[in-house]
Amino acid sequence: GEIIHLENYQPTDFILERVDLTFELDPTETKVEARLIFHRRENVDVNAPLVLDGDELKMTGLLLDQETIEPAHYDAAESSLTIRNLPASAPFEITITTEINPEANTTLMGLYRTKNIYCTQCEAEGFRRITYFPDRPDVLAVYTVNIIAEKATAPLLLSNGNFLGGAGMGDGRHFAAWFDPHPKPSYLFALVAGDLGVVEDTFTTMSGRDIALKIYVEHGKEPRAAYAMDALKRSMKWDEDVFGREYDLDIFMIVAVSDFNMGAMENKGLNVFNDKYVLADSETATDADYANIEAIIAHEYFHNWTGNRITCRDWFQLCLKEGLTVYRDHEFSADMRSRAVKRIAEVRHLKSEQFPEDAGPLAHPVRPTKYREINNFYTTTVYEKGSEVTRMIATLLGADLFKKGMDLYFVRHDGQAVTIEDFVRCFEDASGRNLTQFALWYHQAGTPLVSVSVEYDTAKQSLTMALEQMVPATPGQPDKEPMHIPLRFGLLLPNGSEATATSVAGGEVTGDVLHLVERKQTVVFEGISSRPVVSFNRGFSTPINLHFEQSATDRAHIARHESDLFARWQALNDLATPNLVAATESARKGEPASVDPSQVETLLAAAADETLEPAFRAQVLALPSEADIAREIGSNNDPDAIHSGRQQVMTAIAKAGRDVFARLVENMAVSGSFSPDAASAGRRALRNSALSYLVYAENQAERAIKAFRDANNMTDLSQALTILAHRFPHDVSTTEALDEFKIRFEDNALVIDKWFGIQATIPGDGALQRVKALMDDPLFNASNPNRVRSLLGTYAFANPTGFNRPDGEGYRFLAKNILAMDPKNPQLAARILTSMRSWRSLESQRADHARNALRDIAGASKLSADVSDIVERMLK
Ligand code: B3K
Ligand code: ZN
Repeated sequence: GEIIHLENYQPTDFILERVDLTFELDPTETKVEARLIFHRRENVDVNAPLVLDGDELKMTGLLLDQETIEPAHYDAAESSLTIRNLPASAPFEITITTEINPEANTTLMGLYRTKNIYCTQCEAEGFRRITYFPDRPDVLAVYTVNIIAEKATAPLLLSNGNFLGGAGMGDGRHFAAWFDPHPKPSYLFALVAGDLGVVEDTFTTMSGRDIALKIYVEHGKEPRAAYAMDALKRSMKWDEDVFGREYDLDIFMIVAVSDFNMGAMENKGLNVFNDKYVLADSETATDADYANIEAIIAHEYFHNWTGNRITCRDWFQLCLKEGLTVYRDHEFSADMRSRAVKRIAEVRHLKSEQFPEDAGPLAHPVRPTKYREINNFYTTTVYEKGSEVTRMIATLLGADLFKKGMDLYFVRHDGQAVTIEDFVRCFEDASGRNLTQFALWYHQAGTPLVSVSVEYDTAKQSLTMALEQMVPATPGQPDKEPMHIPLRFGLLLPNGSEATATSVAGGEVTGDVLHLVERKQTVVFEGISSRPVVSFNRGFSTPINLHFEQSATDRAHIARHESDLFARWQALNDLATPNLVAATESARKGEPASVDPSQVETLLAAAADETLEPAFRAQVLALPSEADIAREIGSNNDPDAIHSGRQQVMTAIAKAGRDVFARLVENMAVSGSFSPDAASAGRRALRNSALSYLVYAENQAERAIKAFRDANNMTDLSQALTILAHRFPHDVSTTEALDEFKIRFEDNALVIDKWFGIQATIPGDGALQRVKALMDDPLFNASNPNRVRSLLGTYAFANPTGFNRPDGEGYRFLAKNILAMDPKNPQLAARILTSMRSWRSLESQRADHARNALRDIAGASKLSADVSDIVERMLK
């Protein structure tokens, strides 16, 4: 594929007025008739042809106003249809008939079959696999959809909008018609047909309209959709309360399918979900599953306004809908759960996924200016950093002006396909603040590094902060401008209270936000009665790397006294990090790690502090991951040394904290029947973390075996199994537990995914053999994306020692599997390949092996655009 550039954006020559689709569904020969009404846009050359997109299409008919078009007047190719000699200004109707094979469609884009269900996925460019069409997000039209199918096998016929009617056809077939009154781009089109069970409910909107809610799942799985339904109703209410957004059709449907390339899809009125993010009950779902379901149900629902009513002008603007909608779902979950704990989880995720992307060969701006394959830009930069940028706008403006800007956005752009510039202008107009410099967050890739030093002058009672920012070079962007960085901070006095300055010079400070706008900036605070401990980047107000030399005593002071709970966690995390880095260095030299006992005490004190909620304490006990440590070290990484250093630190903490952990295991037991609420989940998290440390301290499997036996929910059960498998992979009790788990849950694909995932993450030498053996397990299924992700994806993304073998076998194994997967499902192959994005930060032997494996992929014949785009950027 060629490279598409933002600067070449042009509106279409023809305006699409209406779309009428008729599907005659058949597993291998589905007929699609598309009737499209167009007119030429004003001032467009009368000779300009109509050019429509297509992908692997077989056209069986083409009419202009119901008349055959002469072959000389059109060109039909696999990827486009060009029609000439069209009316100068009058509207005209093009009728296109295509024939497609859903059964043979393994890409899971366009119309495909999963477990005898017809299902579509059109974002980003899947609609062109159904019919020739102006398949781009700035073409908005009203759709009518007629679906015809065999009644016995497809009693359910669904599409977007409101149901118009349907009936039997006397030949064993039946039809249904749907009308969506809201103009939409083709990527939001959906069709589902098949035989499914349903869970129904209703929601009364703020203006008193009753909305029918339906969640469709495989027959027999209805009880497992209850939590998703509850989450949906809470999402609808929250969007009314917090953003003033009301739902706009008579019906809202969700369909859960088991073969899906991603999490879910926000098609207008008919969301399609990976069933992993719909189905849950205490026996089969973990607390993390429940939290994900809540967040993703909310995310897709929130897209109805941020994405559907107001959509993207072009795919460069993807963060317009994704970053904003992630911000909205983050806020929703924060309101439903513990705000501080939610924020900690978000930042952990951002740092472990987005920061490496921003620091590696795949780095790109939140709003990119070029792409080869748009599917490769559904990235954590667009989503998570995009959300952080939205959060920074809220921080800069304050809650009221942010709300005013959002309201303006909804009023000004409803029904339009717009750009990031349009979005930002709403906040400028609502606040009167110039956001030109701030907007660099959309345009400059790379995580800014902010270095700070502070000096307190006792005589003058003043505090001087010297700040410096540096945005690293990224592919295509060697030089960067200074950014507008909203840095929240606190000045903590020795008694724990907070100092406020009598005056500030050298920069703008509003409330607790310092606006860093220069490359170098010195800010002086007057009237500070004694030397304060400075707590920087409260709430992670800005996604930066902070370089600030701070003593362990000062960090412990923050951990004890900060009013911002996130900052407390950050301080504890920052205390642990240097220990882990030092332990890595020792391990590399073959020396034992030395762990500072006072820091262990600080950590244990926080873990035992009953004034803090259990979920927060569990986050404190979860040390920086091996990937976090690798990122901290930055280059020349040896994953084995990181692993062994971290193990030693864990063991030291475990031994020192034995009593604390034993008490937590006792006290945090959750009694009564299972509830997925955040407080109970927090207790389970703390208890399981304590259990894991205890097992470290004792180095015996007994407690984990007992926990496995006693567990009455999937969180506890899978945690116990993980401890057993990771700590005692060769123990016979581990083998027994794994077998027992497999037999018990054999019929539940989502649980079997966990079974694969737990084994794929067992660290060390044996991992590759284990993963290879698991690929031969009868339960492995190479054409189910969830299964592939649970085994291959988990191995490559989440098993640093097992995957990054010094002999390079892990990379060669992955490369071989990527090449096997690519012809069938290029999107999935490309996504899993990004697991190698940080290969350059490995020590040279591993890096050489990684490069060679990537070159093998790059050199293969017939690569998809998806995989070749990723591999070429990774090798550049
Ligand atoms: N918009 C979809 C993602 C589509 C991905 C296409 N490759 C789900 C979401 O972000 O809500
Ligand atoms: Zn989204």
